[in-house]
Amino acid sequence: MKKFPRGLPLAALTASTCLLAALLTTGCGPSAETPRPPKAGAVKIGFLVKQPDEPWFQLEWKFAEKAAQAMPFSLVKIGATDGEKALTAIDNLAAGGAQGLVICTPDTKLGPAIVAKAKAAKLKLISVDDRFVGADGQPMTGVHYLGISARKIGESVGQTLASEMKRRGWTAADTALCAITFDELATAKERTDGASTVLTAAGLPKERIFRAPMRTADIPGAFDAANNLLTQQPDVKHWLVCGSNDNAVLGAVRALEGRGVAVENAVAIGINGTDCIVELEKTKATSFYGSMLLSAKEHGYKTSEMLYRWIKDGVEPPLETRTIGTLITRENFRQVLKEQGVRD
Ligand code: FCA
Repeated sequence: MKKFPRGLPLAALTASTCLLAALLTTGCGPSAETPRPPKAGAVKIGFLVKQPDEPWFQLEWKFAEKAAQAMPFSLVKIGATDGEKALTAIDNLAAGGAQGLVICTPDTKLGPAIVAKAKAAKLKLISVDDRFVGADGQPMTGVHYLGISARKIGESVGQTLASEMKRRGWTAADTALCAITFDELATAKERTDGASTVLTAAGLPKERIFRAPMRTADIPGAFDAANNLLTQQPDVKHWLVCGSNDNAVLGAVRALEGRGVAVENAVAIGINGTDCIVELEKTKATSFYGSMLLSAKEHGYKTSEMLYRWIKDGVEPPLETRTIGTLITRENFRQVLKEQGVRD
């Protein structure tokens, strides 16, 4: 056990711990600036993410840091889990002299407010992953955006599930799909819709497609959603599982285990490929079969580089950039993650 000096007030202790942490790592608060000597005319960019605890977003930051070192520019990493935090962070960023922001917003409906703030502060803006939604409920196509080809990637999940079903000799009568949905977010809806459509086309009857909506987009939210569905459908023998990302699918896998569904009676496929590495590394296989690995490098490095060039050289990036996914399984994940620079 670490001993702290007696009599030191807690506030002082916390402050000094923060200072030490700030010196050693990236900082104590939700935002952290890569240390570098300030230079006149230097470029400063913020990179705000909605779920800083998710490995996906940590990897985006890691690749943004690489861009910051290569260009170079100074990078401010901001974790903002709700709208209020996000808007305050933009004010602080502008006050701190930044010229641009890459953002995966905690709420896509904040789009118009974020655009207004960025405009007022003359911040150039690129949205990543989750596209802003306007007051009319439509995607804000006038805001620069880099995101995944969500429907296509969802369709690949569906195709892989369909071929696994066939390979295992499961019939449509004893198989069903558990789709962990989060329809509030367009990119999430496109993913699960894509998978469901392909499975219907592959012969799984519509009434064997079960949607389990998540209340929160995390593992506990997915666990609860799947658990409710499994309680309602105790007679399904074989389960196919899809969801908007790895955490959605991992929550369902834990729920299947909790209800005693054998590993060989379920096949689950995630999306991200970055939040399921521990799962794939387990010595004993679970029903988490694989994941569509997305390119954290494109989403972290490329967005930052585009923003930097826009600020520095006036080169405006394309309004829309879409990225693809690659299937990883227990067989190939180590090699693919290495090739993509996710793992050493
Ligand atoms: C959304 C999801 C993330 C990731 C990203 C590309 O923001 O919440 O997990 O899949 O899209």
